[in-house]
Amino acid sequence: MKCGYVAVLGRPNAGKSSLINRIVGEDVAIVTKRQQTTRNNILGIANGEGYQIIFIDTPGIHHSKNKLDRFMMKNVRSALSTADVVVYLIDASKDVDDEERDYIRMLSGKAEKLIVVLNKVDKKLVADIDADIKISVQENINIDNLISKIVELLPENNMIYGEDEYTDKSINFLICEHIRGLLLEKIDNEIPHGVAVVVDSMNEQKDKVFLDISIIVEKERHKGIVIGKKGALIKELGIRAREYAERLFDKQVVLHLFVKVDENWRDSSTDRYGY
Ligand SMILES: Nc1nc2c(ncn2[C@@H]2O[C@H](COP(=O)(O)OP(=O)(O)OP(=O)(O)O)[C@@H](O)[C@H]2O)c(=O)[nH]1
Ligand SMILES: [Mg+2]
Repeated sequence: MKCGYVAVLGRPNAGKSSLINRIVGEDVAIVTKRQQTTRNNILGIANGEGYQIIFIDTPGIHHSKNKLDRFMMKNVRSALSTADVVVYLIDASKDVDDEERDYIRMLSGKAEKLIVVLNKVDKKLVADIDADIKISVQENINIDNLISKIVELLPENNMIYGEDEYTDKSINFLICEHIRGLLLEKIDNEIPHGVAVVVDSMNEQKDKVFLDISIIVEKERHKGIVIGKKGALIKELGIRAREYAERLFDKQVVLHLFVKVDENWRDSSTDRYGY
């Protein structure tokens, strides 16, 4: 069968995570209106007739400002080195600048099997660039053709993951990312990217799971924003995170959320918070 790794690259907000979630059929990666949502490389696995595509979702390509940024760009390079096929996604509704053209040129020299994809063709076309295929993830346009193009380029291989697996990430990771996604959605512009979410402790019993999770913010005043008026936001987050966790664990979950301040988390220790 055809089986291999497909790195999905592109500028922040091009729709990389959306594309992977669409093809995988489950939400393995968070999708938001914001730029630079994805931090870690996430595998999303799509099984089909005679193929297994293992997508690597990557953080959007951008300039590095701090340690977190550099970590994200390292993830892009490592995805590139594992990939059998590279899908480069371009937002059709935006201008393609010289830097991006250079990057695509560099990729076509480096990656043997590159597919350049224009996404968001449901919107007004602005990008002036030759692409191999035009799609809209949102409107489900041409996604099947893209899958066929990818499968054609994949090597002959035995299946790498089980048929019912759709990601390599742990349930805890998915829960933390889910909470981060809810936060990015809820706290419009107030705390741009200074949020990390970590599991402090997990105790799984036969019929119940106990989870303590911390939301790390950079500033004391951000703490109040995450907690919300009379604790309204943290309460809502707790409920939605618990519902999501119960779906993944298929058990009752007792979930406690904490908010902590660590001013330098983005620059101090990328290890401590898994980023
Ligand atoms: N109109 C339109 N919007 C889309 C389409 N695909 C994705 N989007 C939207 O584009 C935004 C960014 O999508 P993401 O999937 O988070 O983009 P990303 O490339 O993973 O972004 P980063 O992780 O930040 O690099 C979201 O608001 C999506 O709903 C599309 O085909 N059409
Ligand atoms: Mg993403």
